[in-house]
This record gives sequence, C-alpha cells and structure tokens, in this order.
Amino acid sequence: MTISTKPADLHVATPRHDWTRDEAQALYDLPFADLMFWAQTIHRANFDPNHVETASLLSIKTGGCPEDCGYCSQSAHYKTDVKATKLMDHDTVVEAARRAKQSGAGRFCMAAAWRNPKDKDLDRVCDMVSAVKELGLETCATLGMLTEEQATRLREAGLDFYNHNVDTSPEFYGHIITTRTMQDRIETLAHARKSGLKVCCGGIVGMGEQVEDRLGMLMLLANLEQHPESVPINLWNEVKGVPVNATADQPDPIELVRMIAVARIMMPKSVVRLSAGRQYMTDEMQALCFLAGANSIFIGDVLLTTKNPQTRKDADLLDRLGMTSKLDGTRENELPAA
Ligand code: SAM
Ligand code: DTB
Ligand code: SF4
Repeated sequence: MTISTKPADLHVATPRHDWTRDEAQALYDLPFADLMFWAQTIHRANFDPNHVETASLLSIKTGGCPEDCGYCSQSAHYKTDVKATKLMDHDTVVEAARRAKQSGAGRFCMAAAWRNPKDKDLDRVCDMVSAVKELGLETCATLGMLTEEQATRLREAGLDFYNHNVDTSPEFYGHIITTRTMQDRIETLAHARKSGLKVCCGGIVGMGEQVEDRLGMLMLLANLEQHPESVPINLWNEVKGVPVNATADQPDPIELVRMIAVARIMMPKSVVRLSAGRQYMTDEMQALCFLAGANSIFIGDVLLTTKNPQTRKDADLLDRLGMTSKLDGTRENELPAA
C-alpha cells in the first residue's frame, strides 16, 4: 500500500471504521519523519497540540479480585505485595478528589478491583460519583463488567466516562486473561455506550506481545462502531509475583512512539492517554509521544498500586514543553510550579 504524506491527501482526519491490518502495518512502517508528520497534521486538525488533559486515579477498592489478568497486582490468583481492602468510605474518596483537583486534575477516575459491581456497592459508587461531579471535575469509573442498567444508573448519578480496556489483541488475549473473554469486554463497552456514557478504552504494551498484537488492538478499537473518546495506552508497570514478568521484551521506545502515532491517525478525534509506565520514560520520550499525538496523562505520585512520576516533575516537563494542562481553554499551566 502506498501512503501519501502530502497535506492535501490527509483526508483520514475523518474517522474511519474499516481499517485493515495491511493499512495499520503500512502506517507503522512509514519512515519515522513521515509517520510523525502525518500524525502531527491530523493531531493539529483536531486538537490544540500544546494542550494535554490531566486525570487522577484513585483505587476505591483494592485487591482480592477474582479475575486472573496476568499483569495485575490486584488479582487474588497471584501472591503480590498488594493487600486487599474494602470499598473506601464516601468522605475519603471525595476528599481525595478535592486534592486531585487542587493539584491540577481535570478528571477523577475511581477504580475498583471487581469482576463486576454488586448492586449495593453500585449505590455507594453512584453517591461518590455525584459528589465528585459536584466538585467540578469530570468523572470516570472502572469497576469491571457492567449491565446496561448499571451503566445507566452511573450515568444518571453524574458519570461522564467508563473505563474498560480490551488490554491487547484478540489473538494474544488468551495468554493474559482466562476468567473473562474479549466478548465480555465488548459487551460491557456496548452497555456503557447505550447508556450514554463516554468510553475510555485501550490496553497495555510490554506483556510479551508482538508489534502485530499492538496493531491488532488498535484495529479492534478503531473499528468499533464509535471510537472510544479516550484511548489509554499503558506500558506495563512491573509487578512482582504475576505471570507477566519483566523478562518479557519491553517495547523499544521508538516502537512505542510509532504505536502512539498510529493510534492518533486511526482514531483522529480520540484523546490518546500516555498512561501507566511513564515512570520508566525519559522526558525526551514523553515529548516524542506528545508530538506523535498523545494528549492526556495521569497525574499523581501513584496510579492504583504502582508508581507514576511526581506531579512536580510532570509540571516541570509540561512547562519546558510550553504545554498547557487546563481544561477551560486558558493558556496557563494549572499544575503547581516546580
Ligand atoms: N478491575 C477493573 C477492570 O479490570 O476492568 C478496573 C481496574 S484495572 C486495574 C484497569 C486497567 O489498568 C486494566 O484493564 C489494565 O489495562 C491496566 N493495568 C492494570 N495493571 C497494570 C499494570 N501493572 N501496568 C499497566 N497497566 C495496568
Ligand atoms: C488505564 O488504562 N490505566 C489506569 C486506568 N485505566 C484505570 C490504571 C493503570 C494501573 C497501573 C497499575 C497499578 O497502578 O496498579
Ligand atoms: Fe481485577 Fe481489573 Fe486487575 Fe483484572 S485488571 S485482576 S479485573 S483489578
């Protein structure tokens, strides 16, 4: 396949849902400068290239999860350092959200290590969502599988986004998770969509998968009826005691940048979040990811159970890149100065 990089031919800025494997691979294999030019052109047609979204995470129910996701510190199937906790109380969650807002987060994501929420737990989460929304934050939750009724209840409580990842390609999926199928995940995404929630869906790289799997995951996402509004790309954060291990081939930094650029091109209007794994990335690599089209990060010293760069370090990086992080469109950087 021949790909033109002339600006006049860059009509792919209109979202498509019929990407082929050959097209994804051809984009990925473009000379780096051409790939970056194309991704940048599409990025600039759809977003302010100097703006990055900031989201903050809180694990509202940690560990003891019945699922066997082979990368996860919170699965009850593996012996990790994580201690299981009960669902956090309402005020603690709202206080954490208030602090996240003060540190510059625009969105607050509440995560629970459940296969799916029980209805009595969902009542409590709905109350948390309403209170966080009242603080003036965008709200996101990730609670495992949902029925359409549960999704609707969350939306009515004030939830903006539901995060539910496909994690990897359909072909590699069975190597990583056996207790929940890819089809189960697609159904939860459909329930979230039907209820009117916005969808946050992506996956992980660095679990021993091949480049073809990374592209297969992007194809799956890009060929959904509607692209996820947010696409988190996580680099596996090392966890001791789980089947995925650090001997898995880590993606070469340039490969990760290429993948971000391909995600940007295939899902031109989606926000691409450079998610877990930034702790391992140099400033230069993150800058390349932003140039490739990543326009969201998680801020805060911890993600759920693993490390994230310190907020001060992120503020310093964004300042040096002249990037803004405020959601209301002003040019100032909302993060505390380094
Ligand atoms: N339990 C819920 C579920 O799986 O749907 C929500 C929380 S789960 C931790 C959310 C996502 O975080 C996973 O789907 C996975 O993509 C990502 N994740 C989990 N552990 C990770 C790790 N060690 N490194 C990178 N990403 C990870
Ligand atoms: C997502 O894709 N990444 C976030 C969020 N969605 C919930 C979670 C990253 C978790 C990293 C591992 C941990 O801290 O336990
Ligand atoms: Fe449970 Fe989510 Fe971890 Fe899988 S990723 S083990 S569902 S907490």
